Amino acid sequence: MAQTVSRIRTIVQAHSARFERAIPLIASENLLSPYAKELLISDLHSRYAEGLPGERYYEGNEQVDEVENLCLDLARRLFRCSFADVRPTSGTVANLAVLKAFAEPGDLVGTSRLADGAHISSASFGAFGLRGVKPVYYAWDPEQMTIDVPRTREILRAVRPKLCLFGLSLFLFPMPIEELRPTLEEIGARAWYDGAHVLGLIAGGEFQDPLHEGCTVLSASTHKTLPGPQHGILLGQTSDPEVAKRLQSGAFPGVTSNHHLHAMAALAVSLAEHLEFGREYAHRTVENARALAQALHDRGFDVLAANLGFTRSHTLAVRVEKEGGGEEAARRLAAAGIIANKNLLPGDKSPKHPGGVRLGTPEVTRVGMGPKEMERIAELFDRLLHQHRPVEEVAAAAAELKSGFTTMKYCFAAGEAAYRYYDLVGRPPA
Ligand code: DSN
Repeated sequence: MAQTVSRIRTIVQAHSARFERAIPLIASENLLSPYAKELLISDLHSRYAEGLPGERYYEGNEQVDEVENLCLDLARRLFRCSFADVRPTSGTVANLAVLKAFAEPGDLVGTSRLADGAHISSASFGAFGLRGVKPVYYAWDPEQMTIDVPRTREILRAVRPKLCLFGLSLFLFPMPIEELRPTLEEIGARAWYDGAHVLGLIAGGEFQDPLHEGCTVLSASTHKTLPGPQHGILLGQTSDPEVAKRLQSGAFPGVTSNHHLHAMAALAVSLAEHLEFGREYAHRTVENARALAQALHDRGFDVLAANLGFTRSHTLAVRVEKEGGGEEAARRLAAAGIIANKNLLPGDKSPKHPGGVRLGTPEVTRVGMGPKEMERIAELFDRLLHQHRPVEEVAAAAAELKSGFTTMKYCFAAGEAAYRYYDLVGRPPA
């Protein structure tokens, strides 16, 4: 078994080395800061702390309570809100906690379709199905790449869901919550926002602010545009103690036992870092997404929503049918060291054959790339997918570009020591 352990280490070293050379463009990924990362392997990893600070089921939690109270305070400050719960262990777990709090099996819950960019939480084979709620789908406007408000008003009035979820995994533009709010009030539906993708942009003032537009709760994972650990969060702006109580009991004992104290502590660091650096980071992330979209468009790629400036978030979507389809394009890009994912786009005929790729700028922004580098990335796309240059040639150019960006920004202890893909597992054998 010692050999197997050694092999696992070697595989992970190879993975790290690959990503150090790569251009990572997965919209849902980011890099964790050094101070946050070290807490992931602290003793907190070995401990239990069920319940809330000051009301634990285990002894030995005094320091955990202190960290969690700090984490809650930082979350409320960053999102300018009155309620936070940092116990969900992921975004999907946070979504389950909301469903537990505000819906019963058999209830109708409004959401978007997967093909229109919704997260799998909304699917019958995902969190919705697990809670036994029935989705009511909003109408979609493919020209505007957002919810079709007049048609959705009609649907909501006719079907009257109890809870309405807003938020996407292909999230280009803000959701029309303020426009739909009078209809939601008329039918007595509660608004819920899944902000996993855009959490760091909301905090940085670069996207809509759902808690101040009428949403009762904002659920999210904490490792996308908010560059924190893999974890989850619930946020709310309410004076109703019943809402807070229901969300808290949805989180625990509803959908978690222990809440991964090491990740919770790392989240506290990431929230503090975002309070310090988040405004600039969010601004640069969106600026880069728009620059990459424009540069790809200028090279003949079919970037969605060109008439709307492509995107107002960290994400852009490119229809790549003429480049071989989403699967083939993503595979060739990855072989050349450009990591993205195939993605269903509105109007795709088959869910098995996505017509697009989704690109995101959280990680390339985190290492300090700017609009000039977005031009160079678009040029790599062009060389690979339009000029059909050899994969090895494009991979070498991608690695050369990345080699100029080996430090992490927007965090404390930023600098040479901060960008350490290799810090724990060492360098791969030569
Ligand atoms: N799977 C993630 C994404 O890539 O959008 C969301 O959980």
